Amino acid sequence: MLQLHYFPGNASLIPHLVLEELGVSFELKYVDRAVSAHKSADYLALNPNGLIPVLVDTSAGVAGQPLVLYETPAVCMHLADTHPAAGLMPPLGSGQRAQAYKWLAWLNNTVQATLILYFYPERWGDETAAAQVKAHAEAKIGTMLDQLDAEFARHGGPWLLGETFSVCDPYAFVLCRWTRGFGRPARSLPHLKTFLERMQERPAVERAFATEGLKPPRV
Ligand SMILES: N[C@@H](CCC(=O)N[C@@H](CS)C(=O)NCC(=O)O)C(=O)O
Repeated sequence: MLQLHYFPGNASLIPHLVLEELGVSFELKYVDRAVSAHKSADYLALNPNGLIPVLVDTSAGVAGQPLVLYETPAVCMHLADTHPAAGLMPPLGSGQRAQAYKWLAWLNNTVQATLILYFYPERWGDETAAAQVKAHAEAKIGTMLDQLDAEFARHGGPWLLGETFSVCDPYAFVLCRWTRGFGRPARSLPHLKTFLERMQERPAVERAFATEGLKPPRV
């Protein structure tokens, strides 16, 4: 059994999209951020960082204990590895797979981390400092969006890896979505715009957005 601890529109939307792409059965467990459920003892036992998402996989456990996994790229790669027929990661040892590792690492440790600075600037100082952090983060993310847009321009393919759809695409899609309130959002860049449109045509996106109750504008 697969169980995803989620909050609508959060980083959990990435593995939620991957689960929908796989077409497997899974259970969603709502983490009520209004009451800081992600900081409760029960949740911290799953993820000591108190962050969403967490995946519980009973079929990949060790010694009778289910696998409890956090960190979004790890969750995505595990789902791809355990459902190889879906081809959501390129073949092991291939150059394309290495590129997928690179993008997943960068999306997580650079783009997502900077977006977190943008969304929670008050964690970094008083009101003045927070305003500076937010502005700097938005500017830095702008250069990252440029980098993503340039990658699509370079290879000319429909997906981040080129011709092959992979877990990198839901990842890039959700992070681009988080910029929808920016002065210069992802949708304003020409290649990202068509990528975001293409992603929204996927039934998996339709299903996940409906389940999470995500309202327009989507990106
Ligand atoms: N590195 C983590 C980051 C996850 C993360 O930051 N999740 C956010 C939601 S998008 C969260 O749980 N925030 C709650 C908090 O910061 O207290 C991952 O990739 O899973």
